[in-house]
Amino acid sequence: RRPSLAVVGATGAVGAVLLGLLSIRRDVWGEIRLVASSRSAGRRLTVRGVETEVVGLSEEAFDGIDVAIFDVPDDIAARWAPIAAAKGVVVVDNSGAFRMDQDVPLVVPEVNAPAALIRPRGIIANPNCTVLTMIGGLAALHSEYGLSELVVAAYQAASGAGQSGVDTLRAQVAEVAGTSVGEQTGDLRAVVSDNGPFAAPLVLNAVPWSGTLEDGGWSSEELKVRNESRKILGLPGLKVSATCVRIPVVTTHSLAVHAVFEREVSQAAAREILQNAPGVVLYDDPAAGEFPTPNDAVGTDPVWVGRVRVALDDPTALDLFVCGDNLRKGAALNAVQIAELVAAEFSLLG
Ligand code: 2RA
Repeated sequence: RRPSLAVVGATGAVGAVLLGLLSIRRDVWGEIRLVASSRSAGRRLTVRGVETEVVGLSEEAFDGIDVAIFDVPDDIAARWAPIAAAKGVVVVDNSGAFRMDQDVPLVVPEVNAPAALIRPRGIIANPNCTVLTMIGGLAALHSEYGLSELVVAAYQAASGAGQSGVDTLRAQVAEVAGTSVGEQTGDLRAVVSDNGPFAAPLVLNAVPWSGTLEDGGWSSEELKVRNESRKILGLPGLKVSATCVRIPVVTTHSLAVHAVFEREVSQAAAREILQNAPGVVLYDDPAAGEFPTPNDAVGTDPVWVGRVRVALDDPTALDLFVCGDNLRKGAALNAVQIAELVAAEFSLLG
């Protein structure tokens, strides 16, 4: 039978991408129920060509639901995912609430799909969008060469901070249009009226901060890159140093990755591995001006890898550049792919 699906957080930036994907991918679902906060209840959104009324988040909203994709803040997910799971719903949660819970699998279908089957809490966690941008290609390289260390600079889009991030950036662009700000020390701070969710003016700038302050001066985002990469790859000793920087791009994260392996690598072999990696597009011909940029990757399903080169001072290391749409494969698409894995169980088990 076709399982029913609830989309919890249907009215957010990721929710919009979720509904779009559910409308164009092979339809494996019965009822699709749209759930959001009580203030959004009653809104009508279109999914699979059908205008559907949004219902408020409540225990009853999960009656008759088999699978639920959550895209809500951590505190909402922490409260409501267990309530849904207690009603027998399989929850695919895009928040950070359960990702490091040892009884919750952290799943990237191209990398560790079988992990989704072992879900003692009835919850499957969707990884952080920054991690999802790089992990597919790295997993393929790890299979061949044995990954031992990552040094990552992540250039993260404004929509990683939600619709308010996008609205803030666009408002700042309007404020500086036609001016010469960005040339004098601190002049942006004098012109930009609202930093929104960012720690400093974002337009014409780079802000080396995302998330909350943790021990040692690391950001929560940087710790997610380290801890989630280790869990997904099953490498508890993987050395990871990440620096997460917000840049004035609307959507699509970019990462400069230095990856160290156990064995010597070759550029040609690495390119071949990446070309054949599921969910990855190799776009790497600098002589022809071909390398990924956020604007080439936005709105597409795969992650895009380029600038592949062997480190000059370490024959066991590769440097590469990756772009991925942080709302799509970085959030909605990966969650839908996990939900489709669960849906396949229903069709197998009847
Ligand atoms: C960000 N990765 O970019 C975080 C959450 N989406 O803000």
